[in-house]
Amino acid sequence: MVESIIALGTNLGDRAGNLRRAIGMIGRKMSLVKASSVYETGPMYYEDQDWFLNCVVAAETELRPRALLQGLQAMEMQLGRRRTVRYGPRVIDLDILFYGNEVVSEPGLEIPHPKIAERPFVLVPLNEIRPDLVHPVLGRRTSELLGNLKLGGEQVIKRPGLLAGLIS
Ligand code: PH2
Ligand code: MG
Ligand code: MG
Repeated sequence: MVESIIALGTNLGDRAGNLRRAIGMIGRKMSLVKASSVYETGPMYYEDQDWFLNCVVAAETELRPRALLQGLQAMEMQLGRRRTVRYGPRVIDLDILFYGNEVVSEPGLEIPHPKIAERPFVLVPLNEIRPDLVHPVLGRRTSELLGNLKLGGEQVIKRPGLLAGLIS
């Protein structure tokens, strides 16, 4: 079994419901270990869209990375994801951040996710559950990567209670 860390994001429809359903689906395909709190986050890259809810989960799996990716994409489809503009609104986004400490670079699949270090909406929840995880390419702990980010202040807001007690 390998522990993979998956980032979840949603900014369309019933956002909390989307997270709840997605985590339920992940839990039927993998063995959930830990989930972060849910954070409300200002949109990055393409800013003319609604705020997101983001969280991350740690889950163990026997699936190899490519099969895991395909499983997550199938879940996105089942939850109603339709591909539109890059970085634009989505019902659910399920991204593999890490797969153990393996490094994968293939067409359509890069692990660790290449944008982790620039994304507060990933690093803040990741730091909650895996502060000491060392990024296998950058050689830095999550807490160090987060410390190196200049946070703008208000764009990542913890929403305690949202999905509380979902796992464990
Ligand atoms: N996902 C994106 C683009 N921008 N911004 C926030 N705050 N949260 C996201 O999950 C997000 C984003 C593309 O995957
Ligand atoms: Mg994404
Ligand atoms: Mg994605």
